[in-house]
Amino acid sequence: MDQLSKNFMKNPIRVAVTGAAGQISYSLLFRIASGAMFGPEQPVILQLIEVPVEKAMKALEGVAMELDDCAFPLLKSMVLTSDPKAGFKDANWSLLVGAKPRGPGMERADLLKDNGKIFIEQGRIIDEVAAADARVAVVGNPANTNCMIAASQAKRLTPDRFTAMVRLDQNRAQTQLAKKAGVDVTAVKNIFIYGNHSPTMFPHFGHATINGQPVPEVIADHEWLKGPFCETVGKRGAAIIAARGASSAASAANALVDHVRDLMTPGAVHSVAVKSNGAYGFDPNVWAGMPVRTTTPGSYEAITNNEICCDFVKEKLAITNKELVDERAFVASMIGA
Ligand code: NAX
Repeated sequence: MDQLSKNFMKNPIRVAVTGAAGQISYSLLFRIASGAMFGPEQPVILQLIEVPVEKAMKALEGVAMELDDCAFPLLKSMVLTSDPKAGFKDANWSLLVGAKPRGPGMERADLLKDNGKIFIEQGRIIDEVAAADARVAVVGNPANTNCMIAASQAKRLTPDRFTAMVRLDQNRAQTQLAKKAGVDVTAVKNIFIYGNHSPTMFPHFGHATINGQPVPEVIADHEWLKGPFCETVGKRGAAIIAARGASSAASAANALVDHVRDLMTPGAVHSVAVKSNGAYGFDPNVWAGMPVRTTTPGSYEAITNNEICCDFVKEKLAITNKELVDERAFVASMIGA
């Protein structure tokens, strides 16, 4: 059977994307339509959601025109909408990229509350109208807490359906270790992100390997691992804004492709922010980054038995947990927690 016939045989996956006219989506949508996220034989329908503002909807039309102009064989149709009910209708995957950015002088609590309103509404609507097998991946910041908020609204969909992205941080950490050791990036394995997608995150080098050897044996400079390595990964987003004058976009889109593709690939082990259920001492009700193993497409089990070996690691996990607990406290009244 030729490729074209195979494409016609599979039902398209419906992928809803919020913030579809934003910078991350400008890289992301073309990767989804090309087959990078769901594979070269899986047709897709893109359901593109923006705010009901003329400028945003006009920009979205332009993006859709460019997608048309790529003549992607796997892209079966597109929906362009500012109505979340239409956008999330029957979606198999909902990629929540859009969020309100932190404005000048804005307090963190206000940012959390403003985004809280968005993610309460989106969580409720996804629960109401998305497909029976719906999966949700949150990118819009503060990603972990926005994900927790969206999940809190669901009655039909269980919390495991809601994940937040820490994969960009994992990819950043992998490259930093490879550069320090002077090896190819593929030599670095098992580097996972614990906690919040923020500078408090912990890239746990203790279980990572380089060419099969433990990282702390290959990289003798442990002060670098504990200090500059963790700091570089944690503050990479700010460094990119300082250099580029805009936040990470193509690398964030790439990380979301990795996040979803690995969640669709049984056996893949990768960092995902999931409901912690108390693993690694995290508050059970926060969404924390940790390694997971994909079991069946879209489902996973958290890997919760990695040893917490020393006070340094315990302290790092406690700091990022406290931040997640504080974020949850800011929005607790909104979600009835
Ligand atoms: P942009 O400001 O370029 O685009 C965001 C888009 O979302 C805008 O077009 C806006 O109109 C839309 N939007 C806002 N509220 C919406 C809503 N309720 N429904 C639908 N659309 C809505 O931001 P971009 O650079 O694309 O970044 C998007 C989000 O990703 C930000 O919150 C950003 O902080 C976050 N990031 C998260 C990362 C992660 O690793 N988890 C890394 C990259 C990025 O910083």
